[in-house]
Amino acid sequence: MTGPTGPVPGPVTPAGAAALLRGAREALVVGHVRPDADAAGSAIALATALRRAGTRAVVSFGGPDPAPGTVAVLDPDGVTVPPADAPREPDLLVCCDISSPRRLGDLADRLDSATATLVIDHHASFTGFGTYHLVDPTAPATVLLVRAVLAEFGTPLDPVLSRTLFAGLYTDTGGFRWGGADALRLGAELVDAGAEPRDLLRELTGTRPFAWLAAQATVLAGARREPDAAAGAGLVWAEVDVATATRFRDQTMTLIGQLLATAGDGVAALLTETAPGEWSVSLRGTGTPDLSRVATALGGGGHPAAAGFERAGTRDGLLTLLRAELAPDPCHTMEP
Ligand SMILES: [Mn+2]
Repeated sequence: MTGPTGPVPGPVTPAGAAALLRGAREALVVGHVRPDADAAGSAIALATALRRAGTRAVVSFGGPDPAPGTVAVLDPDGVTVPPADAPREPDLLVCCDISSPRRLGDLADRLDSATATLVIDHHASFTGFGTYHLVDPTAPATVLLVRAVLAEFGTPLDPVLSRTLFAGLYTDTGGFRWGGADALRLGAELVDAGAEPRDLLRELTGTRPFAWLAAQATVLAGARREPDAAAGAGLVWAEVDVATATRFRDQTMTLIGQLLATAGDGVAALLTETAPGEWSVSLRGTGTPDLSRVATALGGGGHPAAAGFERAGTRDGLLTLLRAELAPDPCHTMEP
């Protein structure tokens, strides 16, 4: 597939990406670890399109953590398999919404065993890994890039594909808060093709266990505000302990929005202890400071207003690192 008629390694257009899909015999399509709707929706839509074209294709998300339960909502045809069942030597590995190899989790070994790797991503922190890159940091969601590839690949939209893509579009644009007219146009196209936002969003995020009310209250009651952090813009942070993170894995990701709502022009951080001494940190803000830079410096990546990183350590150790990256000012105070 790297023959004279195929794209040359490096940046590719949506048409070039479609040509790679056309040349594939067995594809493994992956999204980042602990996939959000953009990663999951992008990967599931691509694998579904490949299957419809008669190509063997599965989706998988690297461990060690299991994929969230919400992935099943986006995968009515069951194209997703556990990492242990993902093909060892696919001739095409497609990485969706993945900015760096570490975001493949325990599927990172496929970068070496696959014949070629196509990365479809929109992170400013993209590291340049893989053979072919369809990477546009100005795209508000990876699903917009996937939609362009599907158009070139000749896949008509239907209700299954539309709802899968809509989930990623809605989530990554903060419910169309950003992403502009392009995002709204794609949203309209997807609704026209059968996406049902009300039903979909209820299934994705609209129902929770009753016990989540008390667990959420505990997390939010422990939130702290540091008005001097981030060069005076302020930092609001909260911690999710291991027990809560384990029991309410699918629910905790909504907390960062609640923290951000109280952060004014500052930064919100949710520190989730995913296993003892292992942390996943979500960051949200206005874009100033650039949280993509902050997260990249701490081993992660993302966008200026939404980023994250994973790191071992203690909560207070991580907070010290975070404060230092948010502002060179060493002077911080804390209030409840
Ligand atoms: Mn994304």
